[in-house]
Amino acid sequence: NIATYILSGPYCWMDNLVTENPDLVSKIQIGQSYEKRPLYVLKFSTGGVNRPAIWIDTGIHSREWITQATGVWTANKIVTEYGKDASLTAILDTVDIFFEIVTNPDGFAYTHSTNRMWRKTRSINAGSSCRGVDPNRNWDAGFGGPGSSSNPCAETYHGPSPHSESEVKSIVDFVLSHGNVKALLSIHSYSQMLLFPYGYKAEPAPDHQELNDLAREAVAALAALHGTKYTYGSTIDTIYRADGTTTDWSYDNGIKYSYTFELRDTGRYGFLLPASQIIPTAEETWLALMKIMEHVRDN
Ligand code: ING
Ligand code: ZN
Repeated sequence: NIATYILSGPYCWMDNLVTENPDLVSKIQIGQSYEKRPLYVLKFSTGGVNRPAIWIDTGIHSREWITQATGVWTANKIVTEYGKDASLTAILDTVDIFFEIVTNPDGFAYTHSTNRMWRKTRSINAGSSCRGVDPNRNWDAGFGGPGSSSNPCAETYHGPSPHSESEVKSIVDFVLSHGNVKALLSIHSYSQMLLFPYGYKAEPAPDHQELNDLAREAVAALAALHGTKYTYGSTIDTIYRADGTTTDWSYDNGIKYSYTFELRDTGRYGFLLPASQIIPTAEETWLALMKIMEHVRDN
């Protein structure tokens, strides 16, 4: 199964991707999970020093299996299209891409071994028999507000403190020490939405207009392939108030192009999206990612 494929001891698929494309791909370890699994990031780069970068993460919520699968497809797509597709080639001539595919490996393993619907990390909560923190409520951006829960048994438990989860802190440290990340794209499912800041306040982001225009363009490109309709807008207006989220943190730390994707579907299958939809989902998502990456390259 795909867990064995992606997560197996030697991480064969990732290592093969690096071995087969040594001038384009390398593997970086940014930390380790609560249960001591390595946190690996694929770096796609054609050279330079600390080039402007795009960060992409999939699977921060472990049950959202279409996202890790889309991550694998997308990483393969980057290596096959570089040097063939003129637009992607032009992106990689000036921009680096960092891709964390299994962002919550403990949760991902648990969705295979024990509970398919596990969302959170697997850390132990002092004084509670419930485990795990919501890694999309644990960031230092409106941390602890009403769009999250203080109950360790809740799916949106924010955790004891900002960045308490090593899966979150490892990204924070990496992104801040890099210092030249221009876009942060965090990929979830499901709902078919493209969201941008803010989730923790109703005030529009200073770049609202530009983010909205780019979102419109990205979802139009996505829909053109298979007719999949996405809604888009600020998180608080489009879904609900959410405090301590990844993309509000990145935006508040100077990363203008901060977007959260919610991939297929709108609820018919939900997290249990049939395998037959993996490739169509990845293909259409790629078109939206390209629109955003082109804009980052050109701005
Ligand atoms: N939904 C997201 C969640 O964490 C979300 C929705 C996205 C909230 C971006 C805030 C910011 O609740 C899923 N499916 O995880
Ligand atoms: Zn999610």
